[in-house]
Amino acid sequence: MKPKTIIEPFKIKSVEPIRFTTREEREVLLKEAGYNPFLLPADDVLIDLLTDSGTSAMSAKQWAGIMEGDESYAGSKSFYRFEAVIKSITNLKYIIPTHQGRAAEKILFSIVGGPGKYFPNNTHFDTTRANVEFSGAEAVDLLNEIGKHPEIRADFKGNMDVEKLETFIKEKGVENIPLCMITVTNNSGGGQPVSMQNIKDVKAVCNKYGIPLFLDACRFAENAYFIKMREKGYENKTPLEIAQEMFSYADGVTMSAKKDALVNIGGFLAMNDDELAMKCRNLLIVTEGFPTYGGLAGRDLEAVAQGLLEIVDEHYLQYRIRSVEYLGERLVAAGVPIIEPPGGHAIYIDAKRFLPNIPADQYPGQSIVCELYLEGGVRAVEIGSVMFGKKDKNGKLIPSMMELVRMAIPRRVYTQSHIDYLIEVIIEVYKNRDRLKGYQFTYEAPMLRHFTARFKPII
Ligand code: P70
Repeated sequence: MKPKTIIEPFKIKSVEPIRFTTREEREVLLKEAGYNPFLLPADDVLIDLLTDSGTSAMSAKQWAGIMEGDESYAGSKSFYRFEAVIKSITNLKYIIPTHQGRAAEKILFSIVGGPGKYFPNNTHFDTTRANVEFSGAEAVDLLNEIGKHPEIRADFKGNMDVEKLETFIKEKGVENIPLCMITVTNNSGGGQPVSMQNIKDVKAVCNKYGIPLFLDACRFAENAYFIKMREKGYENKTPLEIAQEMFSYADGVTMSAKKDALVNIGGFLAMNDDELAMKCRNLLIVTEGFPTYGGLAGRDLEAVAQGLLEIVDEHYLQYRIRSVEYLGERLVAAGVPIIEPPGGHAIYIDAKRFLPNIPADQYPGQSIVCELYLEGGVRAVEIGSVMFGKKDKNGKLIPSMMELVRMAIPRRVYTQSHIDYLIEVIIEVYKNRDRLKGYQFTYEAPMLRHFTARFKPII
């Protein structure tokens, strides 16, 4: 038989209880947290969808790797395994471990960034943008038009606008663009995939002008599976083969292993350029550690290596992509506006359509995030003007392109009944949407303000 039900391709060996609270308790807790779920103790959260980053359940083999980790300061056995596995997927020459993705970004942009430089990307994620800007350079998003329309269904809404890229290069000058980046999948734009054709086309433009192409590869395996499902010519290839082809167009990679390497901490930077690699390693020694551990323990390197072997398993990817799609389908059927089609790691509620009466400067996404917690103990995150809003010279908000609420699904952590409960909570919040209020800031930090901001409801 060809089964219709896609099951979790694992059984559960170790469990962690989750704690139930009442709505009254959550009202107090949320107020204490300044209406910012980042500031809630995790123990007060029932279903935690704040992020899919560092929240994966590790496999028995990964835990075994933790025991096998070689903690030698230099030349650890675990480093060589880490390096070999990453090379087998990316075929890049230099593999530099870092403690997480943003550390790889910090090192890279400290070296290639600086005032007067520009970095095109399909869409920078917040830490990437922050690291580019911190160096004094400018981060520019060149997403394809279709990716900016949450309600339009298309296969590869993460694609970069290749024409815009070429115009941009001509306008700013090749000498001011040290590298071009593609984020797979496009996290800020809904976890939407990038097609192989688009990666090839971007690479062709980069080649024409001699600009290196880097991939922000946090969710490369999910992207590879979408290519298998949706792009002609890839249906019979394995996710690993597709990933290898994706990386074959890249001159370098930054990666947060906390996503598609199924670990709780880790990352790396990889590249082919000898001189750049030498500079990165030198800076790594100052900020992260010796080049064979880069801020990680030997055991972490083992867990990453094993996780990268598991992530490209076709049964896993089928279950992963289908479980996010299932959540999306049920919400669409109930009329809840989300980014369509569902992305790989998360469902994004379109807060503009969910709460059309709350303007951007009253943060409709934050309002939904608060209500999800109050209604069902669910923690989600705003990806809109709280996270990406800028200010004009009079301090007035320049809103983000989209107002979204992201519910990121940790890998191998929740079962279908958790997801069914979540669906009930979201639908209930949607039914009561007329009662939701806007929010205003009472505290904000100068950079990456969403992590520590405090709010109050506008009454
Ligand atoms: C997320 C986390 C991290 C990330 C990413 C891309 C495409 C680089 C990084 C940095 C961050 C986050 C956001 C909201 C709540 C909690 C955490 N994304 N590039 O969940 O990697 O975190 O290892 O430094 O998505 O999407 P790292």
